[in-house]
Amino acid sequence: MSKNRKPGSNANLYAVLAEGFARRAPDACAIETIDAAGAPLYYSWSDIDRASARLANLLTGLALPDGARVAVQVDKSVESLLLYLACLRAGMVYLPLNSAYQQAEVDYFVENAEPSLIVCAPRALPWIAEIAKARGVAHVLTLGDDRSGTLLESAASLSDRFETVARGADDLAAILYTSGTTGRSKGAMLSHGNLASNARTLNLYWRWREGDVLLHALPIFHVHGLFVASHGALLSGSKMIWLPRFDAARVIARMPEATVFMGVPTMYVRLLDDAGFDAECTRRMRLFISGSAPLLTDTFQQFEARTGQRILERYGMSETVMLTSNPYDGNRVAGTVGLPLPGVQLRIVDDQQQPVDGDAIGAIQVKGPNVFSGYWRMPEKTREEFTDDGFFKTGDVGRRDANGYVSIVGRSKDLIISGGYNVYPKEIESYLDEMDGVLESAVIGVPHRDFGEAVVAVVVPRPGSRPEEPALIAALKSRIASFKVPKRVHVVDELPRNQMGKVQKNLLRDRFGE
Ligand code: MCA
Ligand code: AMP
Repeated sequence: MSKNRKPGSNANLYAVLAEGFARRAPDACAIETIDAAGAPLYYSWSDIDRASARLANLLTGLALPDGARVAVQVDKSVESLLLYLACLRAGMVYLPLNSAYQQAEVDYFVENAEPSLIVCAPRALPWIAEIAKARGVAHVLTLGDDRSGTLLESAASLSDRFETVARGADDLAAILYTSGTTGRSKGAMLSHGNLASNARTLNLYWRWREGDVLLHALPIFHVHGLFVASHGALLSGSKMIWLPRFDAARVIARMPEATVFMGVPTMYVRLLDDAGFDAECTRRMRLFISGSAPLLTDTFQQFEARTGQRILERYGMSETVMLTSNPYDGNRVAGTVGLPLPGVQLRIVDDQQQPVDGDAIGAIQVKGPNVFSGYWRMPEKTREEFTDDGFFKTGDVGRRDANGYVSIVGRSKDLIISGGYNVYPKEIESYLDEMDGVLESAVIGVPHRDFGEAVVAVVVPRPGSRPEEPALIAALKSRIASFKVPKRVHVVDELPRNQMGKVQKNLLRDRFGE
């Protein structure tokens, strides 16, 4: 039992969320979705409780070691959310993986996190089984987006009652892999307390209320869709309309029934590109939230002109969940990410780690009950990323105006955010540099109308070689998640470098930005 676990209290995040939705009638609709044939499917609050109990019984029956990690790489479905809830209930550590990751990418996470169980899509079983065998993972189960697979089959006959395992606020609930400025992803360790405190704060800040309906179109392997969106609805006992993926036409079709929507900026750009998106379809909506990447002022303004509503932009990270938000009632200022959330301390410091004067630009550091405890099995990296007085160095560069509103003006970390997904140039460069005919490469982000930033590679051939753009792109596509694959590859004679020998990516961005 961890030192922070008080007898009689249960800080398990599931218990916290269930306390919220237990206020609703057990038979009321909690989630509405459609099956593969397009027929509607309804899950009541009691279904959520019973189905997650069945899965928790299955997990517990596997007799996994204390603190076991459960790696999950599946397509979005209500059952995939239930599996997450079951992991919480059983006291296991949930490790979600982007469904676009390919074998080499997943192998790294499995090697690093050493899960005891992997749940994967049925189609991925052949290569996941290979990884599991090579890395000594005891169990592999499958879950399809049509309720197929061994996970549900194995749980079908188990009891639908389960006493949620007691957990303390500091106990680990999830590991989210992120960053990797050196090319290696780090697992951010989030506790039950980190997630519960953020969910409670956002519940009040965004005024979740009875009768809210969340239109959920985000993937659920990242903070935005899994924690910010799902926790918000569960804790407030709000119904979710659950879409398997974002599709502008489908979102518009369901919007008249919804009150809350969360999306990355690309989703707002795509909604605005659809002539069917208008004030009429948003008439019940009370809150549009944007995050994960910068929302352009132009998008904010077009959205307001079209719908009469001001998008609420907020800012967060995998390591911290949500940090700042524009106000619910006050002025939502385009181009800013708003004010630090209650309980979050945020400061902007200069190169000497001293707070900047006034609204000067500097590095953003944060502290609060939502901030993670460190990177999985990387104590040195963890030490480097925290200051002596316990602030986490976000790697984001920003300023704060006289009213306290924070703007993100850049990043000290070499990171591209494309359509809300993070791409680490170093990782793509290392794949390119290994390829035949490539001497060296530089990967940059350039402005892109749809994705905000697009990944572009600049490659120098080996003497006597002439690598071609289509072949390089095809080779990358066969190895890494396709959202990471450069949209363009330019072949040049040499890369511009400064006197220290460092590649001047700003010059490449100027040259290839179009
Ligand atoms: C898909 N493609 C992309 C992206 N998404 N390329 C670059 N960037 C992307 N984001 C490519 C695919 O690889 C494919 O390429 C082609 O586009 C079509 O794929 P499809 O799956 O049909 O794409 P889509 O459905 O149109 O996806 C666009 C999307 C999606 C809906 C915007 O990217 C998305 O759901 N983004 C949200 C990510 C997210 O939830 N981020 C939150 C992280 P090809 O045809 O060549 O194979 S949490 C976070 O950041 C923090 C903590 C926070 O603050 O929230
Ligand atoms: P990750 O934790 O890897 O999903 O990505 C977190 C990063 O996304 C942050 O460090 C920011 O750089 C970026 N980010 C999240 N929300 C915003 C936002 N509203 N505006 C600008 N950048 C954002």
